[in-house]
Amino acid sequence: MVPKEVLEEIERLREEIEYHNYRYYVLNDPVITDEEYDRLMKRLMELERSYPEVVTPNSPTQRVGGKVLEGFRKVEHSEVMLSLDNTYSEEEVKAFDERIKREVGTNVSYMCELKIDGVAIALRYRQGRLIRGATRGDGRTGEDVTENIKTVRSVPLILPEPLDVEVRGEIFMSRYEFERINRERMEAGLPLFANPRNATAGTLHQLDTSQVALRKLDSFIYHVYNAPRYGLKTQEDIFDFLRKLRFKVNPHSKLAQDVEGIVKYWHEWLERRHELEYNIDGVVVKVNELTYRDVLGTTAKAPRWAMAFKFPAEQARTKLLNVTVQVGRTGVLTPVAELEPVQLAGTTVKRASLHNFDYIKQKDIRIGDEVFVEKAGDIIPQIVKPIVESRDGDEKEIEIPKKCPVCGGSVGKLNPKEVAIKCLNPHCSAKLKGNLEIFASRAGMNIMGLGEKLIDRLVDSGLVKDVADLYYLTPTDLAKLGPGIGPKMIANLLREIEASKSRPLGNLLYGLGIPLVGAKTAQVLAEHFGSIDRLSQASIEELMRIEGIGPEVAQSIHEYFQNKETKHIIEKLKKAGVRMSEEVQKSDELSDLTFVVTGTLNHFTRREIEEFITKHGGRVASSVSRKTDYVVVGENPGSKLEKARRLGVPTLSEEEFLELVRLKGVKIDNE
Ligand code: 1X8
Repeated sequence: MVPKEVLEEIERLREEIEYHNYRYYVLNDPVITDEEYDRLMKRLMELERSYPEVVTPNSPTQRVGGKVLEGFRKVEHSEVMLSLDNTYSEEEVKAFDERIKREVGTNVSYMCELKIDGVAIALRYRQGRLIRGATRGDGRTGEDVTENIKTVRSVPLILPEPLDVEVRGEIFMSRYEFERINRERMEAGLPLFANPRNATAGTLHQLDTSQVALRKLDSFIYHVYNAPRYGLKTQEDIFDFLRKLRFKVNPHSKLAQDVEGIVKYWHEWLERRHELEYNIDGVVVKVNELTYRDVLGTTAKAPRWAMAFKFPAEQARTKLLNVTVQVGRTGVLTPVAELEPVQLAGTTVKRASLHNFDYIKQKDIRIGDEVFVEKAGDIIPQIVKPIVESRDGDEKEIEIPKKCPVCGGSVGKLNPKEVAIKCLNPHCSAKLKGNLEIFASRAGMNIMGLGEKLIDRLVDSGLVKDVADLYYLTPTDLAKLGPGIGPKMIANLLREIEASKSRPLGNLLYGLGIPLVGAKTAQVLAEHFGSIDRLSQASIEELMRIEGIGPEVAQSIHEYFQNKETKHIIEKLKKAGVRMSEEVQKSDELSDLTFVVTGTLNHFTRREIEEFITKHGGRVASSVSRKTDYVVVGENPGSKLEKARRLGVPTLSEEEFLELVRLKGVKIDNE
């Protein structure tokens, strides 16, 4: 039996949390701090853990996902979800207005709304509780995506009144969130989403609900089924009703009386569309009065009382000069169109994505073609289609590479269902270069100065065959890279590489480029396991118990650490002294390092610096040899500096020395 006070507290917490979700995600006007919100959520989770029998499907704790679905049930819509008749022309809007006025009279008014470029959704509430969220599907039957919809914070799970009601709206993703997700996918070596709408649709069809919760989907609701049943008479009433029930309603709707008003609204948003954080592809015009809607009725496909007035896609015409093939970090071969530069939506476009070789074949795109390019969802330029009529016969077919353009290795599809063609050589230098870029990146081991160009040279020269090789580079090795890479650059680079050995575990895990593990997941893994040894022994089940890690990610991590090559690289990193755990060693931060000091210092006397180095586990030698790791150089240095240069031993100024020891985790007293 659950005590009555507990039940009451749980009920109170749920209402309070949902209210604050509403303040934050719908009104964008929070009334408590994040800490206060977290405290309420934590308390509710505690109570639900102690009394699992009271967990309900509509508790706000269900918004973080955690379930893994087997698929999406087909569900019948209560009323067919129609599409809209659409047009690009003012003439047709005029004809629409004339027809409406002829049929219902001139007292009609129109509600103009933004047409959100998202995924249509129907939400069913019973007794004020969300019981079903379904996609449009073919209009008659859609897919039950309730569990994924629950993660959308602006969709209320509980209404402020215990109503039976069904509403309809659009689920969408902000451009900002879309770019964030694509950046993460790029880093994880996953195919990118073409636009925010595809990303939204893809996310709603994810089986792993905790992954859905990590992507910040949002909603606008604009329709109520059987609105007259609730005493509603106009679209304005519908909006008031929806707002009262705490749905998120788009704030930019506007009433118009005639075509001029509609066209003005359309022009205004054609100009202002870029001010919004989400994509719109036109405006929707609806008869405001619900009784008139009844008179007008619907056709089989669309209501006769509404119309979409779309924006022209931002397109340009140019010539396809050539197709190059890029090889990504996971070995995927991506064809890229090289175009005659053309202005499009405010930028010059020179290249466009061709996605994959199936796409080229489908569209019959050839080199030398005149093509239409378009910005998909205003972001990535792509080729829409070739202009077949303007061919002169000199166009050339685009061939699928038979070999990897980077390593010459064989290429193919790992899985016949996949469209991507991959380089099958595990040692392809394109893959290695991609891995090194992630390893050296800021969220990885943060090795400053190790950029794309240097990585190219290190890999092309054969000096670096895996990421661990970085820690075995010597000044002599680097000097072989030839012109443009002088002693100073070498010393700096080696110092940076050395310093990177003590990066936190989360950075190392991210830097390894484990498929599907982004910076955030890497951090979670580091905190949970505390060391790479413990992580590498974790079972898939153990990994899946961690919040935010679903079956695909768990599988990928497990596979990564089972790989023989991975084991070899980790051993090499360990041997080089790369930090492999969260714990910082106590006072042996400088172990295995030999220093020589020359010249006068500001921060230390000679005696002090020697004591400082030995106290933290380092060694101090009196003369420079090949075994010296660093020479610390003060003012008026002696012959030791010359010798260091001759032997290629890296030198440090006093400031650089302090920076190095700080990076190694040494606390400096008066800081
Ligand atoms: C589709 C959409 C509608 C609205 C906004 N965005 C859409 N994508 C709206 O009514 N404000 S209505 C609609 C439809 O009926 N197919």
